[in-house]
Amino acid sequence: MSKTWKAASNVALLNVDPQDTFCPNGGLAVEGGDEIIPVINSLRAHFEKVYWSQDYHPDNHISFASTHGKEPFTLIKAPYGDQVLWPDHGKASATDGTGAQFHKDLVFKPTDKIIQKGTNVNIDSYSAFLENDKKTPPRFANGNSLAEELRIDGVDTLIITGLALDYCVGDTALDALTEKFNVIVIEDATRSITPEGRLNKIASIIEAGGIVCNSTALNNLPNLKA
Ligand code: VGL
Ligand code: ZN
Repeated sequence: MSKTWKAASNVALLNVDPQDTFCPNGGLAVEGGDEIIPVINSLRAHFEKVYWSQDYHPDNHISFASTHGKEPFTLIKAPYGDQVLWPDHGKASATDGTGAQFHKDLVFKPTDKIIQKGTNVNIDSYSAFLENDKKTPPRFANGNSLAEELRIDGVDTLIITGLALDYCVGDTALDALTEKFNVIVIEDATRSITPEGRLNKIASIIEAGGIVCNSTALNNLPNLKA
């Protein structure tokens, strides 16, 4: 993608959970997850405002099958609704494939902002805007929710990438639309846990007013540019 344009100041890049744990050899490996890393790096060259979410779980998190002594990918009833049980992943205490570290090839800048989610042991959080109870927002270290921080920063349009489209990327995009942000999900900067999940989530995003397109299409959207 060409590096000749700069995003307008109301347009930000939001990279959802591009972490080792969701890449091949990670605890919750997503097929081709590592292939999005160069796409995110080239996209970010266009943006002054870059936000990241980080799936960041305590040990014994409610979403871990190991916490319940059950098999991964079984479904349980949590107080806030259905909860898929996942293999250990995104653990704040680990640095192997079950850890929470971002992929090592990603380019970060000092002005980037990181919001951690899933930090509450009793509630999972797919979306970076609201935990799965759809009440509690994850918060930056400064106490702001993602929606608050984006509004303070003058952002009304989000270009969204990351892992996985059928869970955290998709739920973040849907909550962003509920919060009245304009949303464009960059499909080639995502990968999914299942093909069916991917198609269903894309349909939901489009139905809710979002755009799903390829990174090359961004070059042809003049309103996004400074
Ligand atoms: C995710 C399942 C559990 C994701 C995180 O980032 O898509 N999925 N935790
Ligand atoms: Zn998680």
